[in-house]
Amino acid sequence: MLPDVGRVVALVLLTSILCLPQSLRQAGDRDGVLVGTAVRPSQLSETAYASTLAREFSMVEAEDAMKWAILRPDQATYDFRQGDEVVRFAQAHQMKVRGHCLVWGRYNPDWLTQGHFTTRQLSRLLREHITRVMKHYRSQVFAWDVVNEALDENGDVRDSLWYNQPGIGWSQKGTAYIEQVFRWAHKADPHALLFYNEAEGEGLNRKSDAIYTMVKDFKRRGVPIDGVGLQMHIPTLDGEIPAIIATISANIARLTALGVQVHITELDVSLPVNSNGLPRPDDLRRQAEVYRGIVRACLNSAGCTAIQTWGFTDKYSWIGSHSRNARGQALPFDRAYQAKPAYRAILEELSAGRSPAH
Ligand code: 9MR
Repeated sequence: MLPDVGRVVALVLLTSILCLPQSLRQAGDRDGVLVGTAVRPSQLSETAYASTLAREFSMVEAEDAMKWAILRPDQATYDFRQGDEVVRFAQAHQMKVRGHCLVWGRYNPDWLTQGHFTTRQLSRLLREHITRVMKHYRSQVFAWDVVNEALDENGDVRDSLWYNQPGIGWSQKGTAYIEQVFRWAHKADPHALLFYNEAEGEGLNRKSDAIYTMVKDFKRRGVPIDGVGLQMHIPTLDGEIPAIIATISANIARLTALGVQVHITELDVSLPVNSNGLPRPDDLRRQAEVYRGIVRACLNSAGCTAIQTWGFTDKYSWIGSHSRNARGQALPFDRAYQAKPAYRAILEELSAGRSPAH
């Protein structure tokens, strides 16, 4: 009797392993969820990088290649070479491309920030930039982060070149400059999905309340906005994780109820690391549970249509340089492109699919 039971258990286990999709993109495809990652074009020539990327992901976003600093080395020049490389790779591997980002108050080239432009000049420059870039990538980039990180932690509009220093003409008028930019973007490419992308507004807090209020207002007045990007750079593994996931779910639910999509755009879960760059083994397991919770939170809202990590291998991630190497190991693959527990958790959760109500 017992050996038979054992055989049945083994068979069930084997079947479940065999039935698990072979990659994240395959698992996401079952429910039409895009699984994306940020990429750096200089790494596309590395075989392990390119083959892992093509096998696992159905969407890419240029980590930096479509930002002002790269596209606009000077006022007269548009340099699309790096962005085009990302698009070519995506097309060769049947992946979608997200564009990032047309308007951000930070990391702009010096010629722009120190150019002493008037409001009128700045407004013309920005409109021309948006139009030129979106037309260049028309029908290649399906969704754009039109505006990135425009709000502070209190939900107020951040001081910036585009808002009030000197701004494009809507200084001290709250979200009016954001509205203006979305209208220009829609004119430039009426088929692209237009996203507002933000950090630290993923759960319920003052910033996410402000995003919600803005999107509700935009939808009511017909301002062309299609989605909200929730970045999800998550630096915590403490016991509050279930509570954090619950507020993320609630936020995704209220945003999608407004009729916009949600994309998780920059997911990574950084760990404290020792002087050799290694995390505590237990943290890898807890990291996996955070990834699992976030994937589940997305799948539980039908309007959450993409899950994207900010890079995919610990070999290349912004976290190390940002934290003076005190943190790292934030991504689903290790430095040797081996899948970590986080990978397995994402794969299992995507394979389980959306909840039956959806
Ligand atoms: O990961 C990006 C890093 O390589 C760049 O130096 C930096 C400035 O352009 O931007 C990083 O990406 C940011 C993204 O564009 C917006 N959200 C926060 C990301 C991490 O800082």
